[in-house]
Amino acid sequence: MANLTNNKSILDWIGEKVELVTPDNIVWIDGSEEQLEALRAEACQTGEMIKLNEEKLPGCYLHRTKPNDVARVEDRTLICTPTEEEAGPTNHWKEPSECYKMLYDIARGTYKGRTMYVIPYSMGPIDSPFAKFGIELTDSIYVVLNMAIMTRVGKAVLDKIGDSDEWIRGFHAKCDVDPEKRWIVQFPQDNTIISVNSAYGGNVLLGKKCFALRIASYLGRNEGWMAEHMLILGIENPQGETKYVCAAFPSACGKTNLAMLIPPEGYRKKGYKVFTVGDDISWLNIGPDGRLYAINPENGFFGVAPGTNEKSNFNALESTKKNTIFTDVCHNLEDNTVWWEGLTKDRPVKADDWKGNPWPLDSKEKGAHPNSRFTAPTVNCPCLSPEFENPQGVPISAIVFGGRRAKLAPLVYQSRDWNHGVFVGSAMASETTAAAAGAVGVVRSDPMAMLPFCGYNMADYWGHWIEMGKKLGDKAPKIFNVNWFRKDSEGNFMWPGFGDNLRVLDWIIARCDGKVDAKETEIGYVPYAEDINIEGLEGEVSIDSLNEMLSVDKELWVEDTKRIQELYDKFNGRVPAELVECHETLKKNVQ
Ligand code: GTP
Ligand code: SPV
Ligand code: MN
Repeated sequence: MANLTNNKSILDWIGEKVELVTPDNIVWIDGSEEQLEALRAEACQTGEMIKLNEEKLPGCYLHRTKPNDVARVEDRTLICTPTEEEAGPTNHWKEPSECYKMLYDIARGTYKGRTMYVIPYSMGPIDSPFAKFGIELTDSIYVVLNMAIMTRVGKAVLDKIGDSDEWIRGFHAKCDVDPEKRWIVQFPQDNTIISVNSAYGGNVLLGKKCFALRIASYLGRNEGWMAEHMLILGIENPQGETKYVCAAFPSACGKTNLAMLIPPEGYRKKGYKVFTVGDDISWLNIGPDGRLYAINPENGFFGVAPGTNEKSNFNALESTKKNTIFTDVCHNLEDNTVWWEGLTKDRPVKADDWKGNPWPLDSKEKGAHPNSRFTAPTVNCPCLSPEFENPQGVPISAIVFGGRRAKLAPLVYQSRDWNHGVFVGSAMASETTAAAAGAVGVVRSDPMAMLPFCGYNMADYWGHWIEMGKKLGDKAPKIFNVNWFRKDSEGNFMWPGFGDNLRVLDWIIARCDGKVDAKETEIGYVPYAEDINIEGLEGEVSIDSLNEMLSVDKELWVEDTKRIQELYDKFNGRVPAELVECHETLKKNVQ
């Protein structure tokens, strides 16, 4: 097939990789529907994908990964900066030249009998001044089809790149999907990503976590912007004014759900509306008016399937009704559709589980993997923001941090100022989830929900946040922390969550507008219970339990300051003084 560009840096790089992996064919992804349709047909023929019921789920497919390959692998994710210090104590590191050698030895010859797909893609609307471009090489049709949903792919991207060598090199090889030889590697100084022996999600859709967070966070520090693991949503009030909020929660902690929330009935009746700009990643730049603006660099949603239903997230479910790829969900054989835990009360009687085995009615196993996902085009989302394609992005009023904390963190609180907000982000912790391989439910530090995604030394990343705050001055968004996951003594969630989270966002916006008072506590500003609107929640949330959710248990906080200290100690004095000072204040306050 003819080259789609004359760009020498691209052709040379592809040439090197062709020599290394020796594919039978090379196919350039031009972005045309005909080409993608042919690839879908091919993937169905080889069994890589299953075509689902065309009436009920038009254009939808099911894909199963190997059971050893169902989530990101954080201990096999490397940041290969020239020195270990640059990667910092929270990243895994290997010396770059040794690492290239290791990866090339693993990948050598593995495209034999396979096709090399060349995917030119854009992160961000192609004509946005903030868009960045990449090329991913892969031997997986599944990767091509996912990238075609998650990003803007095709010839137009190559035209944009032109003769430039400013593009991100992404090289993926499935190899034997051997977990012992699986590596997801970022070389920030070389604008390069290499992924071997996986075929799952964030490990292989290189535009997503590898580029849009790890490489982009590094670029952002050098260029004066930020790449964050944040959703972006707009809230329109009854007067027709829209305010935008970014929120960073760790993986599988509620970003997609919050981004697409449906206002509770009382709010809907008053005329409140919520719009989704993004559900996972924000690129934040300072605009000409000095405010912080966010674009969503992605073009699709790679969302957690389990728990998604008409009631919990109607908009996400709607988004998956056409042109969607489902990964590791249960196959409903009654009507050739899909199912996952929480979709409906009853499971399908006749079904294959996520591994493709018959799923007997008395099975104790799950039908869908807990980290099973849908890859859905953003255009499918009923509440997609009209600003989604705005090349300048949307102005951000508030930044919200949050995680799963059964006890400690109150439902919501506000930081005292920007630097204290950066401290609150740096001190985040959350119970681990199925989004990454390893134990689930263990509290671990996850600063800014970026622990697995920061492409350089996390202490320097905090320093960059402090610098951004200086540039933004009094135009900086206000910073908050939320916790939808507080549990009572019986282990039940105390807050109903989902759509009702708008009640908390309502308070946050009111704080940004200076329209509501708050109580100054040891940890920051906490709402007066009566300022959280619980109208319509009768029987679910009382003022008493709200007060409990908003309480600060000093003993628990003393424990938490020890965890923060342990985290900070890892950085050998590199943590910005502003954050150390906030931590000292917290220690004194909760003593
Ligand atoms: P990634 O795509 O991995 O980054 O995850 P995410 O942050 O987008 O998480 P998502 O919205 O997919 O939610 C993950 C899980 O959290 C789902 O099982 C939801 O049911 C659950 N969840 C989301 N929001 C809430 C909430 O407000 N309350 C409770 N109790 N659970 C929630
Ligand atoms: C996450 O784990 O935060 C995800 C899914 O959004 S993945 O693309 O696999 O990283
Ligand atoms: Mn995510």
